[in-house]
Amino acid sequence: VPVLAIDVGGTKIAIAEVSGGRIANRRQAPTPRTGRGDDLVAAIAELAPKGGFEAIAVATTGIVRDGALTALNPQTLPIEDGYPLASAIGRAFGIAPLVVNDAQAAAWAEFRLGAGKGFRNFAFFTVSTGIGCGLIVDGRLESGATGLAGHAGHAMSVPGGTLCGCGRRGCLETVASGTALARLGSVRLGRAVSAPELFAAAGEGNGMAAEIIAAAIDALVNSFADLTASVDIDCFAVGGGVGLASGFIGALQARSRDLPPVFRRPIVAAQAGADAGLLGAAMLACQK
Ligand code: BMX
Ligand code: ZN
Repeated sequence: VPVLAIDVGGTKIAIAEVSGGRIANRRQAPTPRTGRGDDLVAAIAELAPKGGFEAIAVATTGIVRDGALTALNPQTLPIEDGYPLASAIGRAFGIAPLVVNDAQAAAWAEFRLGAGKGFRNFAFFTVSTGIGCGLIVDGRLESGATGLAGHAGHAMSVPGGTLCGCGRRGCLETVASGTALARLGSVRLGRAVSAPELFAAAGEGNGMAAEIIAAAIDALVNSFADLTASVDIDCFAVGGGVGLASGFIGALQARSRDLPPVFRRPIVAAQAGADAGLLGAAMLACQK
């Protein structure tokens, strides 16, 4: 049974048909960042095929509670609080969708058929516009009663640090997300740089760029250690546009070797790639 899978990120919307764990007819468009959920649904409807599927699965950035979407960090995706995404998509397509947080969906795909296969306690981190995380504890995907489970991007890395869109200060996301790297890089380098440009500058020997990236690596590795101390994670997989940038995983692994051994766990690259959210959401919709 083909599932129409939709991934709503802070930067782009991706859509594909998934059947038998395979992705077909993938297409994508920029995410309308208007602050209106209805504009998201209109962009999805425009991008999607008109039929040929029997179920719909949506992975989205933000907190998903009973099919409603709220941005924890409105800078990652501006939207009305509690926007009824499931019912709006249900109305647009005539099929009630399954809606799940993007990192939670990707964690499930990695756990079932990617880097997390064979582990019982597993964490997937996406380092992209924001920092998302999905947790598998004792073989089960944790979403939490309010959908907040796994939002490790909003655990504190720098006490008293930069104000995060979520309302706290010094969240991991304010130091290590693609958005944060671009912001910090632009301030320190005195010109507008994107995250990839910051990596390029560091590669060319720019010390300030390298320092910003090292601070991000350090914050991520320490948040892995914090999670390990909380729920004894067996393995961490890292994905996302920034996470999969050349040298990033290697830098995490190297920094992790400085941790006291009890906190140290394997850190590996995500395997389901940029489509893990699509796959995971489709798998969750099928098992429902
Ligand atoms: C943010 C948060 C998470 C999300 C993560 C990665 C919002 C809108 N999103 O921490 O729910 O999983 O970003 O999202 O509050 P992405 O858009 O970078 O993939
Ligand atoms: Zn935050």
